[in-house]
Amino acid sequence: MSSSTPPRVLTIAGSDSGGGAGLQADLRTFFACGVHGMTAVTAVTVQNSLGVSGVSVIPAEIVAAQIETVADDIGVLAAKTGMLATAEIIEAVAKACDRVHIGRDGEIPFVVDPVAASMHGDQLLLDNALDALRTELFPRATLVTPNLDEVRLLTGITVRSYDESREAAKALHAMGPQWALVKGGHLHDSPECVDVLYDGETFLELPARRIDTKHTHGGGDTMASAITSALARGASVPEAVRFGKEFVTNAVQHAYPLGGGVGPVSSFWRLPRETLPTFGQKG
Ligand code: PXL
Repeated sequence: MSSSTPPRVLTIAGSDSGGGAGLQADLRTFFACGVHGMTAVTAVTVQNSLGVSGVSVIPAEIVAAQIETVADDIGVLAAKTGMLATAEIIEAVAKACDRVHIGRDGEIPFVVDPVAASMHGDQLLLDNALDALRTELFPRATLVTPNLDEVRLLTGITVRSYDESREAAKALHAMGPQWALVKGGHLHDSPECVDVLYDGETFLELPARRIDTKHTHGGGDTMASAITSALARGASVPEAVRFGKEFVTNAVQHAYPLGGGVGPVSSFWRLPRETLPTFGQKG
């Protein structure tokens, strides 16, 4: 006897050898959200909790082939992007997504998380790739989910207030996505993390408590993956974003230290304790 197949989702993202962010965070979140995760790997980073010390970029045609081969056989109900590394990869992703109907003109929801740098400031996207992100992927996106550093790079707007978040959401929406989410987590002076979601007509403000921790590695990836999982399960974009926000707030609350630097947010909070095996545990 076999079980029924869970919703299938795809992340187009880079590997973090430390397991905190990137496709490792995406797969953990997919698992915790009960969806089957698939990966189109774009780059392998040499990374620990202190930062990135090397990157090997996967050939663009191999990235495109990974997308097409899983879509053709297994099927994709929703997809997201993370680290895309180069303009060449972005262009190949755009073409592959068109071929398999991922994105706003196909039926498959497409979350574009415009990852540009790690929280240590390590570059994860070449400078000349920003334009490709804006022109190739934003018009295909169901939703874009930049943090405030990415908002500044993409729009030139430095957000310091909710009014400026709304202005940035308008500027992002004008680049072509159906919805733009401006995440307020990097507005460190604010006691809350207020995100602004905009569809060209209405602004939705999504507040959440700010949690005092330095361990926030992979937070953006986790939120975008939770949103993608909800979309694969049939949520509307506002429903999916509310779910993602609640998911990442809990994940930040359960973040744990790792190595000598910054630890990851944790998707484990969603797994009941009694499901975890307990043996003679080693440090
Ligand atoms: O959290 C953004 C991110 C995405 N993808 C990879 C990363 C990081 C941050 O470090 O390493 C591979």
